Amino acid sequence: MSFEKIIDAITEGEAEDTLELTKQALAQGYPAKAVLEKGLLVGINGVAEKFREARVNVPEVLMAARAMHAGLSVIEPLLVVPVRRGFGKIVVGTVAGDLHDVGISLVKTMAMSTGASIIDLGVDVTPKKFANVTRREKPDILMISALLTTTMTVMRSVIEELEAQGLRKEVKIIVGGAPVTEDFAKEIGADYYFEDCFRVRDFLEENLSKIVTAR
Ligand code: B12
Repeated sequence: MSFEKIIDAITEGEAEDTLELTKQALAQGYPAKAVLEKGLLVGINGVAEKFREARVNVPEVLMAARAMHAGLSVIEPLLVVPVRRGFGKIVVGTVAGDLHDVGISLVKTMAMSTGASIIDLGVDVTPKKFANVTRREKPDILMISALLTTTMTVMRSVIEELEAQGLRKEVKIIVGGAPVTEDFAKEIGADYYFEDCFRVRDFLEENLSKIVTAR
């Protein structure tokens, strides 16, 4: 089987087909990582590109995102390594006012593949909620996503809320999402910015244990 079929199923927004084709590819022996990178990601990025060029509309994009999540549901358990105790706790979420979750789901999957334990707050997460969870769960890292220029400013509010509650120094903050840049991350006082989920994985593989032991 070629990955074309998976790409087509995502493009068409066919969640059930995407699920079946992903299972088939795995059953045929393709590694989960290859199915994710050469199938699912290529599919959703193609739709994102078409949306940018106004060649598809919101409903189609929504269907494609659903299809992507269907495929990811089979891939994710295979990429995840068992949580290693004391190997780091990471909180992930998309900021308040923002419902985009495809990118952060991929970031989460990559983070899970390093053995860290993950708390997923989902979408539309307020600064207060990020801060409250930080106080309660004492994560090593917060990973915050924003896909809209209007919501990326909420990332600044999250950091301000952490500062106000005396929690900022307790946690490393990683920000990302299409409109976010290195300069913006610096400006708001985040610790790191990464462009995509693979860079997140590489960073964690190299630095997570150092971050955990430095606390
Ligand atoms: C899918 C999508 C939707 C779906 C979301 C479904 C879902 N469940 O997520 C729906 C249809 C709901 C939607 C709605 C809207 N959307 Co929209 N959407 C997109 C689209 C087409 C693709 C996003 C996506 O999934 N990309 C694929 C993933 C894999 O990429 P990614 O999200 O960028 O993530 C990667 C990196 O950014 C990074 N990353 C992401 N998060 C994080 C976090 C961390 C910590 C790190 C390190 C890295 C990281 O890693 C990821 C993987 O490598 C983009 C266009 C685009 N080109 O991005 C528009 C886009 C983001 N949407 C846009 C708009 C305007 C909207 C709406 C306002 C549209 C409307 N008129 O209703 C609403 C807003 C709803 C809301 N309140 O959030 C604009 C934003 C413009 C702007 N600059 O502000 C875009 C850019 C389209 C455009 N060109 O106009 N959208």
